[in-house]
Amino acid sequence: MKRSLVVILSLLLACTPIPKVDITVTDPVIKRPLKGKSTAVAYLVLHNNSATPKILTGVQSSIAGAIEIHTYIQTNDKFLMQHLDELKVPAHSELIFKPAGNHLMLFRINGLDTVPAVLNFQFSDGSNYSAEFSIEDY
Ligand SMILES: [Cu+2]
Repeated sequence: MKRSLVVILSLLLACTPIPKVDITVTDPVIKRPLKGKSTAVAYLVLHNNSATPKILTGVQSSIAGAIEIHTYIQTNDKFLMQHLDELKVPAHSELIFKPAGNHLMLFRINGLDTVPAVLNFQFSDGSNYSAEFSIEDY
């Protein structure tokens, strides 16, 4: 009797759909600061799996004193790094953080050796999402 109940419960669990997550992060990587420096850069792909746009308003981590959202803008023939207060991820879309594009700047890095490095992404709707980043040398 007990065994058949366990079997039924297992079957029910197997049929339960995976809960839909609004935000997912893929390819998360932090480039280790150059020797003697305490600033690092992070790249990732931020996916918005929901039907509503998400606005990234901040990123926090215990491994950095501050994290800023940056992008590059082109003025005449120069590429300049620009600090953004927020960044919109359209519905059912993704935002790529890569060299010479959107990126995260991590200031006052501490404890990069205590892996995993977890970054928490905050959105304007009050939701947040944490992702583990791997650490890479340049
Ligand atoms: Cu930057």
